[in-house]
Amino acid sequence: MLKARKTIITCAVTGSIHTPSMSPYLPVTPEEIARESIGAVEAGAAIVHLHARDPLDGRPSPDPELFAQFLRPIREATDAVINISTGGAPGFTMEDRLAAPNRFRPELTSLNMGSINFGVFGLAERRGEWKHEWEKPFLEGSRAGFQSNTFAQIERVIQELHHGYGTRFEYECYDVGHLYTLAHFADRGIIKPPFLVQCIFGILGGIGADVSHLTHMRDTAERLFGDDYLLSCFAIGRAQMPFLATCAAMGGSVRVGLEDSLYIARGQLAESNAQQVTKIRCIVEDLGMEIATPAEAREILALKG
Ligand code: KMH
Ligand code: ZN
Repeated sequence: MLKARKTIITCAVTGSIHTPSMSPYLPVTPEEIARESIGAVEAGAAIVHLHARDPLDGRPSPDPELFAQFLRPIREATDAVINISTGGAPGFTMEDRLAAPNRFRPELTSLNMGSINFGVFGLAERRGEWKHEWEKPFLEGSRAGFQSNTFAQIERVIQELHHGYGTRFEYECYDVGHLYTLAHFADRGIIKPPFLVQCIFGILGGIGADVSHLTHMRDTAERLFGDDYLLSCFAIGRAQMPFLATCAAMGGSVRVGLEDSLYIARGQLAESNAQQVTKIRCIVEDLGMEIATPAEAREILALKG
């Protein structure tokens, strides 16, 4: 793992899986996404990971015009590292997924390292309560859903964004095999270190939220990438904070945000992204570590700025 560094907090502000019925605090409009992102940065996040939603009903949207409406105020108010998702949402085409990254050419985007079945279960789903017509079929599709990230699709993202504009990646690894896929692209020389290896636990379809899996992912990344990678992780739902504390104690970085969990404690909805950032920041600092500023995150990850 990269040495002598601070803990980078990423905040994934809204995502594309949770629906407005699941929490009144999920940001949906560009104004809400901007406000939540700025609050997260003020609380200590160095990176904001961003998706867009249709302001009328919260449906995930690939429309670059919507991205523009929150990217501008975030950039004006903060120096945060902007990370635009290339995963998008279930049902998006590759053209949809690459539309905003190609328009804004950010210094960082996500990159899913393999195709996966992708499921999510929420309270609203269990109760059958829906705020908008689209939510039920969307979640049913996602529950049985699948996201395609073939070798060719991964390479297309690398070619267009990294070779096109110098964008670097949050390599999203949902299982151990995804680390080997990352190593394959590194061995071919089409991506260069340092690698931000984002390990994901607890997605239905990916590796489970068991701490032994975290050490296994870390050990495997260590073997494959040596000093050339930064371990980061997030876990879904109630596993979120315990996992992040463990990852931070291991010297890794962390990702929070309402994309990953709508809660701040058992049965208690988080009222903002900043609340989750503050919680993990306190844990990290109590463990004796310092958090990275956006400028320090840029330096650690060799971003173009
Ligand atoms: N929603 C997360 C499980 C992406 O945006 O490309 C994964 C994610 C992927 O953040
Ligand atoms: Zn995302």
